[in-house]
Amino acid sequence: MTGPIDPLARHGAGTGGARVREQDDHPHTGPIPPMSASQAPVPADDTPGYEGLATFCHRPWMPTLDDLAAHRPDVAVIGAPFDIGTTHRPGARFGPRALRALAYEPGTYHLDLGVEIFDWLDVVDAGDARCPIGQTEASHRNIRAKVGGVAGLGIIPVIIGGDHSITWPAASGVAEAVGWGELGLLHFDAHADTADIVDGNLASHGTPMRRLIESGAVRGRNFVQVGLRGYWPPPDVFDWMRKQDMRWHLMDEVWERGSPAVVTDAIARAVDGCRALYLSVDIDVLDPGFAPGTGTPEPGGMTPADLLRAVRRIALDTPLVAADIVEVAPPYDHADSTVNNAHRIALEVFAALAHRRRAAAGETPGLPGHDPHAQRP
Ligand SMILES: [Mn+2]
Repeated sequence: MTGPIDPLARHGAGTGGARVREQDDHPHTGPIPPMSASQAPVPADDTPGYEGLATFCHRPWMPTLDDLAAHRPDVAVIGAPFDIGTTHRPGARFGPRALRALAYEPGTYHLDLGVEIFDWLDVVDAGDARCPIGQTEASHRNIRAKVGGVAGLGIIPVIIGGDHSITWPAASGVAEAVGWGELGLLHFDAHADTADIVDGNLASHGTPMRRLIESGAVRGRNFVQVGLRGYWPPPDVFDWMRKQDMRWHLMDEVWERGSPAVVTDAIARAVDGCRALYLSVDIDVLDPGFAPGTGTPEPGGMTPADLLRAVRRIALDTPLVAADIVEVAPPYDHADSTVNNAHRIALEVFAALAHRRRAAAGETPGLPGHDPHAQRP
């Protein structure tokens, strides 16, 4: 009963220590029976979404460009926790963390495509671009550097915002990497975000698309918008957009023709004469009934069933080199609906890219999936 305690004697330095301890701790009740097939530690990737380190989809954490350059994953998720460009309700700065921590993660096998996503696609979480509090220029500079650095390595950045102003630096960084003016941009949103200036702010979340066209990063004729509705912007802004040869598909057209027909046209126009495509999804393109957690909700929007398939189609059929998912503002969310919709947009991108990688290797979808380019069996 005397002498120093030897911690290794009970807990064990090698395998089996935990079970020995359980037996020792309960001498009168006997060993605790196993409750699962294996008592071995579960690999980090397989833990439930609410457990362990909150990286995106529990993917490896790889926050430096040096590590990314050495490892060369296919995709790097980058957080852009910035929201002082908002015009109404702030809160999107909490979007990246919410998407990492709160999404329901049921598994990683995409049923429609029959693909185990991470068997075919190497995805890492590259952490956040540093967004110093209250400083638009420094934040945007860091976003542009991080996203551009990733794209320059040939890695697909998937940026999680953040308000929509972050698309200005993010798409600029990508255009720098793949060719200035050679990048098409497909933009899902309730709002055009093409205002010249909002309350004196050139870097508002209502202005990024104008900045991208003015700078030449994206040509107007390859800038295509889907889902616009509501009461903003005014006609002089649409006049400017028309002069840039931009194409927009109002929500009214989506309602009338159906999403697949509109998306087919949008894709054709966005990639016409371009080397690469950037996909930007403002979560407020969804109806606020599906996505209440956002800063500027506009009733009458798309359904998740349509949007997820649109994103899948774009990632399957275009030279996609980058994507962002923005305007998730967790303080206004209910039941994590907005977070889960945004999270699944990223999964659709991953699954479609995984399918392409698998198809290139000559392999076919598993049950219950089918080839998305073939007639449904
Ligand atoms: Mn927007």
